[in-house]
Amino acid sequence: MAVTDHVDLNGFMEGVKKRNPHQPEFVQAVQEVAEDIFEFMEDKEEYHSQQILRRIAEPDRVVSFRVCWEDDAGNIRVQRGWRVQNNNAIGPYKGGIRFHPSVTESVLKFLAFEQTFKNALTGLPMGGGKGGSNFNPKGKSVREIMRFCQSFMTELYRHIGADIDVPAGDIGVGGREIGFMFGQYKRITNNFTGVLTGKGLEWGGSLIRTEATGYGAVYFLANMLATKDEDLVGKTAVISGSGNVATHAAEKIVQLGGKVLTLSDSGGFIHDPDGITQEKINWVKEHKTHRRGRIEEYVEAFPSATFHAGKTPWGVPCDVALPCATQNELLGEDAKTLVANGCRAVSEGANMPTDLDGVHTFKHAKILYAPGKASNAGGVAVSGLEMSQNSERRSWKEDELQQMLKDIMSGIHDSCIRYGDQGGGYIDYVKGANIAGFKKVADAMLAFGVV
Ligand code: NDP
Ligand code: 2IT
Repeated sequence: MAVTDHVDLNGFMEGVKKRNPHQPEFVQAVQEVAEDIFEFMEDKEEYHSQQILRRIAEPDRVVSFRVCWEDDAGNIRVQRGWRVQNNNAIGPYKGGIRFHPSVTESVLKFLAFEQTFKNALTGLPMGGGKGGSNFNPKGKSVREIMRFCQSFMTELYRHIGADIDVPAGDIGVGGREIGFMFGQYKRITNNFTGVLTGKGLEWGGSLIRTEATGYGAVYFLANMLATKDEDLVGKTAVISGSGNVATHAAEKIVQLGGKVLTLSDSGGFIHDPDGITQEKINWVKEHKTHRRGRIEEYVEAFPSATFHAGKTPWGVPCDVALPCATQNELLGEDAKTLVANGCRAVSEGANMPTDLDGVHTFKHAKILYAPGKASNAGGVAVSGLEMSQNSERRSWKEDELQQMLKDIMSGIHDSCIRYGDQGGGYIDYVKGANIAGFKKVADAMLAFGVV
């Protein structure tokens, strides 16, 4: 055995904690992966001796920069911006940009680390990255958001490129913000290139990118249920969040015959026992995305619903659950409640929404549980297809893209079974996703030697 801090899981994690003080989200994400990878590596000396996991858990680089902008009242505001380029062993860095006051280096490092495995699982040539800022878009005018995006890109542009690093949207960053950032990139570089994904259809965007994450998470859920000869018809679903991922997950659940009972935002959740229909989902999209409203106003528009301030929806009995808001929104106790209430499947639309306690609870209960790096990969997968279309300078048709998304989600499901089948009808999707994602990146890194 080579002299490394890979000797055992605990020793490895001690090192990760020591090297990353005050970065709990990053340590949590590494721990979840390391738990499975140490078992997998047990008889694979080369991964140990080449320190592969240690290298994947050390970003290639973390770029941090100041973002100054002027608000509508003429005040100078100063925010912090980052781009974490975690690993480009299998393709250019790829991952979203998040604008939210909770963004820290730890949050972006965890997201870039997760993205590395997720992107490998899609089967497309994309490395892992993530960026963002602690800028809070809530309550800002459109012109303030434009000025912020322009200032952010004025620094970011020197670190990205169609074959270097291709950002996209995430929390607080949708089509409008991508437009402002793409416009500024093009203005600075005089280069029209596929440097961002999630673009508008008129200027290089791909059909179904907007819907892809939520739809993909439900396709993955349907794949999991199919292993038990079940489908979504008549099943009740509890969903958190009310943004891009949550509303499109809800839409696909309804299309496949399920009944959506809840949606939420940072103020609380709404419970609509009559079911959140397509018409109601359209209202939420308009209200949350375009008017930046609060989910609690849903109960005024649809009096069949109740609003539960400051609470998450996991106490509402359901057949399936889709956490689609943010990290660590579903804790150990919530997982126990879901299982006790008969929830049979959980498909994560968000990144790391379930804390480690919750992950262990779902694994122990042996329910169908898909980690975000597998189930929410549909978004970045269609981003990868957007990159291909940009390189070819053409656009594919909607039905072609829908089919490709479905095939990619089924491919990820197959990879999870390949490495996560525990026998006796139980598939450990966390283990399957971690090992399949790791193996692809690790084998590419072995080919490159010590770099
Ligand atoms: P949006 O900004 O569109 O929506 C975010 C939703 O989550 C809003 O309802 C928001 O509520 C809620 N939310 C955000 N932060 C918190 C918080 N700290 N506590 C409670 N609620 C919160 O983002 P997306 O839908 O794009 O992203 C949701 C999740 O999905 C994230 O984890 C993201 O990383 C992940 N994801 C997104 C992909 C994409 O393609 N967009 C791809 C893969 C994963 P409020 O309005 O009150 O802030
Ligand atoms: O977390 C994610 O996978 C995303 N926010 C999408 C990333 C992308 O590059 O489309």
